[in-house]
Amino acid sequence: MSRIVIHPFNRQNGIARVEVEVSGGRVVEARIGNPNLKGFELLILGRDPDDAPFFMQRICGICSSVHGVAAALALEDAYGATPPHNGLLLRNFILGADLLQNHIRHFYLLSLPDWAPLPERAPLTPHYRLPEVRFTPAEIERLARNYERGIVAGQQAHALLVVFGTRAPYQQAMVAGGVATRPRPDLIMQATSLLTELRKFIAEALVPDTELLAGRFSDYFELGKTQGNLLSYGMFPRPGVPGERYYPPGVIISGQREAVDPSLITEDATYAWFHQPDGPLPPSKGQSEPVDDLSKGYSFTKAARYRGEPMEGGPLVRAWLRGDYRRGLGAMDRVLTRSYEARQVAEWMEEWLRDLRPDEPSYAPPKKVRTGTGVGMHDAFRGPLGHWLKIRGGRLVHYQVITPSTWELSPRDAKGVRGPAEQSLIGTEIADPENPVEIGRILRSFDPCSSCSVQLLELDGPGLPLVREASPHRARREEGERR
Ligand code: NFE
Repeated sequence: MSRIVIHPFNRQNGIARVEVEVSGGRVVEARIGNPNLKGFELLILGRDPDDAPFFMQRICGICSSVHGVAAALALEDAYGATPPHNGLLLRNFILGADLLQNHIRHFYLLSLPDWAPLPERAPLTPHYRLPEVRFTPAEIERLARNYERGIVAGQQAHALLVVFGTRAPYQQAMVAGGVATRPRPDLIMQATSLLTELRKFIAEALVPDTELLAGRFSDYFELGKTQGNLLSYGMFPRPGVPGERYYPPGVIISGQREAVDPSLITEDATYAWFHQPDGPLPPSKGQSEPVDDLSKGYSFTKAARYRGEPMEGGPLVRAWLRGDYRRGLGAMDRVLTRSYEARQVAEWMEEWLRDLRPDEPSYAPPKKVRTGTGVGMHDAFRGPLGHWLKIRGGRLVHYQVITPSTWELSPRDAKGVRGPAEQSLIGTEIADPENPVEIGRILRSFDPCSSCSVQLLELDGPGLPLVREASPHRARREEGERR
């Protein structure tokens, strides 16, 4: 039995600590720890609820706009508000632009170096040492050129987000009640032109390059499988059809499909560094106060569970639930469906631009409440994202977020059941323990993001005072104890 530790596990958003045990050349045990503390659920307490769509976006730099969507949905739930037609379409459009940015950058900048030995030239060097070459020199040159084009395309997607979102990565337009920018004809023209460029890049480079990769590494269709439980909250509301989304919500457990029941979502902190002594809790009651003693557990990510089961989300799951893709549920299926999703969403974005009504508002002022609760559930690029909030006296007194990476990078739960990404490594053959490329290829197929748990603390660093600063409850309690 040998042990492999990858820390920091990078070329994802944020860092993680990956530890596997190998026996007989195969992975027999895996632990994925998140050494970063998400302080946002504590930092926002006491604030004006309408800060949430702006404040909570800062959780992450690559999927920021979707936290704006989830926070706005949670507030609209509390206020009993619905955005007008333009508000829904512009929200979809801003989020769609961010999705294109995310998927293009993930394929070229984060994932491709795991598979293709790119040439020794800036910005591609120094690069990863790969054990095998499955591409011709001409194909490698093509992938390298498209990597460089991908850098520009990622920037163009952010420029597209800015047209109606005003800024990137943290757009400033999404509010409870809709979107604060109007669909002026000149902006629609600007967006159409940028979107046309991006659709060309997706059709000419992203999709063919992903298919080339999938053909050369078809063994990875059989690798990297999770427990096979699938979850999506749905994505992109369809204006005029309340409750319907372009990507439909759904759950599949043990092969059975059912509707999403939010009351079945819990978080288990048995192996997470949070005070939660009474077992799994629903997010409406969840707690985010970190512990001082880090000797038990191995992550600042709790184990998110649906009816007690670990769940996978993301582009593959959305395509599966919509019936667009049924080839399989392995690592290469995740890589392939991410690029197909970029193509599909870009097509819908063109439709949304056409359906905008320049003479109508995109915002309907909601009737705000001083006391209430709200839930915002919407898929993010990597899977299901939920924001749960409570308002008392016009201030936020409770806020819990469960991100897609909380589902996928979750640690074990009280029953010892592994999180999906941990499970995906079990049984994988590791050819060279000194250079375990298989681990990177499989884990990056999830497009993991541990920075959705923003870094306030480095485990081995002098970070604990920051935990206290991030915890008003604890600061208040300690102050009380001193008196
Ligand atoms: Ni930080 Fe995110 C997405 C969200 S993942 S990238 O997609 O929410 O946890």
